[in-house]
Amino acid sequence: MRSSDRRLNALVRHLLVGDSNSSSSSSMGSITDSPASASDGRDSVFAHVVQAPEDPILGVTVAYLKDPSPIKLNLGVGAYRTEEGKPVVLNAVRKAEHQLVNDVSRVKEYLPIVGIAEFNKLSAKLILGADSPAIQQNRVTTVQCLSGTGSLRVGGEFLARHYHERTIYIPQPTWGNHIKVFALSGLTVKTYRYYDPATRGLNFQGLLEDLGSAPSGAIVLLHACAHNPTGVDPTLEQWEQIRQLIRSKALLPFFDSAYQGFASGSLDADAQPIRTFAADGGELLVAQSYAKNMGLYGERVGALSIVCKTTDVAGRVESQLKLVIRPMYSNPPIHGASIVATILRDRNLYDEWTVELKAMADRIISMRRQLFDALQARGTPGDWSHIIKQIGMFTFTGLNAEQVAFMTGEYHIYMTSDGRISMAGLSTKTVPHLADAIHAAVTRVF
Ligand code: KET
Repeated sequence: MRSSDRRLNALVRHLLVGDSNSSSSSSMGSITDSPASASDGRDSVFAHVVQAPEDPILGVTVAYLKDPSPIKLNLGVGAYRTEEGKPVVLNAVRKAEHQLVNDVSRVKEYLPIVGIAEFNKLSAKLILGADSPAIQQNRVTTVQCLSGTGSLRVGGEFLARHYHERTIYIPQPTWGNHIKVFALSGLTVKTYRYYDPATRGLNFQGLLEDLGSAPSGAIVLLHACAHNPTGVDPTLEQWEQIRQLIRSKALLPFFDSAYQGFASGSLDADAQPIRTFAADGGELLVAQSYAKNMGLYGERVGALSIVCKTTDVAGRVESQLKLVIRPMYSNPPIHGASIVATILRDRNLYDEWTVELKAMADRIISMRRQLFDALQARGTPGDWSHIIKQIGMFTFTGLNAEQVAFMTGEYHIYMTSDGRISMAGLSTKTVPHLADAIHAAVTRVF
């Protein structure tokens, strides 16, 4: 077993079993204890519960918020900020929301278990293409879910219940939550090689070897574009080889599409790999998130689509997805999906959204250039060209955990300990501060 898989297994055991080093069985207080006397906690029925660590990504924001420094900078979570460092609500979203609140015919009834039918149709079109044969042939089922995470979770649990091969291969490294989402869905999680630290690029040979030796039928998690955390994507030619390998071994592709539009600035270009898989007539799953590309983070709006071979199969798959969703959260919320449907159905709002999306992607690309130039200007040792080569919201800097801790301690810059920085959290004003910190870290901490 590879060491990455061993580490993964240890994490999964911890997750599924919980913490077993609870020591003292709590001494129960007697019922005659005065209700007013303050407890020292030992008589709590939860006295054995141990403090859990913060989430490796969302915990960065928790630490950042506690820091009183005026120069602090949060480059942890992948959330877009303006040049002024402020979160944005897109104009297209504001306009859609106005339409929605002004429409007095709208009510707050429960949605169906699968969500808003129109939202589902439009989401499938957005990712698979308006002229997708699979959609025209009515063999795609789409269910509205709680953003990208919820879509992955529902898809994972459906596969654990109904698919014959319960092993899922995820890239090494990947978004940290994948491991937990799929393990708790009931799947066995294994890794395939993806990133080569030496070249700061794709380990394409390793990827082909690992998927080539996966058991026939295994599920393969693929980042649709803008791989998180590495910012390294296969080229279209490499995607084609991956597709051929996956189909020849009857592996099942499960795409995580959390950044459509953020890689290239074009929604269609970023969906291209998925569309070539759908075009070969084979089956696939895709989890879509509108958190980043519509800036709807906290609205929790996403969709899971399963492309099947026939209409009949798709119908039965959908009936089982409902059985997964109903006991989990019953049915999804209305507001976020209504915003998305309003924008996707209206030509003007759609066009306005794509312009705003492109502007966000372009600002990130310009941050890459500015950070690269600032390091060059400082003569910072090392090759930093990966900053401009990598794609999407993140730069996988290559800084180690000690260097990251140094930058947080000395410069109040917050980022994940694997050296990932969210370029979307950076601005022209803050680039010099970050470049100073990186320069100090690589020249003073090894
Ligand atoms: N997939 C990937 C690859 C991903 O990076 C995220 C979020 C998600 C799915 C889920 O997003 P949702 O908000 O559920 O639609 N990533 C950022 C936020 C987070 O960790 O929750 C991040 O990596 O910073």
